[in-house]
Amino acid sequence: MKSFDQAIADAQRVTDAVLRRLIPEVETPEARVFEAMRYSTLAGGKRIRPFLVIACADLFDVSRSCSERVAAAIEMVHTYSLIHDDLPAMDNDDLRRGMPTCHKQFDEATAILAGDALLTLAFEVLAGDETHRQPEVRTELVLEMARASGARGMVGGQMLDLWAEEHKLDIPEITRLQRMKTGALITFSCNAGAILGRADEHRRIALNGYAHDVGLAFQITDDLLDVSGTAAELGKATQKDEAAGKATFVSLLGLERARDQALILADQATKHLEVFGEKGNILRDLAKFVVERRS
Ligand code: GRG
Repeated sequence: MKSFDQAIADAQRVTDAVLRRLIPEVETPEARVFEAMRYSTLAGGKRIRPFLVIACADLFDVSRSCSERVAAAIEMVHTYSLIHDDLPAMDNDDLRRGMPTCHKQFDEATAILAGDALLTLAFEVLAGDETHRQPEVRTELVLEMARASGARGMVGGQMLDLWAEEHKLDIPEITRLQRMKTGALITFSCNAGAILGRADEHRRIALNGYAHDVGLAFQITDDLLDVSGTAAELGKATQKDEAAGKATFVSLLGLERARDQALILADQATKHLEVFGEKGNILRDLAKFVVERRS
């Protein structure tokens, strides 16, 4: 059995390799957009979403050549969201993954286009024959990714996040915002493994429950790191929420209760994995990693 450190390092290496293949270097006049797409997707990152896709698909013995493509597609959507989130019209950040943000390295128009192109390429990859031999599986992946990333998922969550600059949210409202903004794509990463594996209803519900709790634990930890982490550790600016006057889990619950809540959720997440027995161990380790991480 592989150690968790080895498994996440493998997910990082494989995701990089697949992204390099799917986003080629070109020499035509539109090369700059490809360059920006490669710059942002290959800038590092923990690759938690690709890890989840691959680990969940492994539960059902899905071929790695399929799960790795889906993992790369989800990482493209995640990177597009980071590029657009960093733009002057949104968070206006200069640093991401320890490097200049896409619009700083290139320019605003190129960053917008690189985000757009990553989002559309992700759907092209999911719909491609190589992703799964059964068209209904590919269609389900496309449908669920559209739901997770659109106005009822990540984009809707981002809209709520902008709205929160003018409105004081309470805990249920912040929970809804975060479920949409970051939880939806994390949940889809797990569900994608179940879709590829043609999992039965019982196992789909189990993975969905796991993803739901891990997603919220991830976000609470993100809020904690925003307060206690450094820009050097996180590779991005910190204390942005407080500066923007936004309510977060930490501002509403306090550091200690927020930390307790993240630990409770990580523990609760692992309880959903009972149906998978020992095969679920790597996902149990991921739940721990999510709340213990320093970046
Ligand atoms: C602009 C459509 C649009 C959406 C933006 C996800 C998102 C919505 C914005 C990201 C901003 C942010 C800092 C969100 C908090 C949680 C989060 C998604 C952090 C970044 O994810 P990690 O920690 O990053 O997995 P790496 O770099 O490791 O991939």
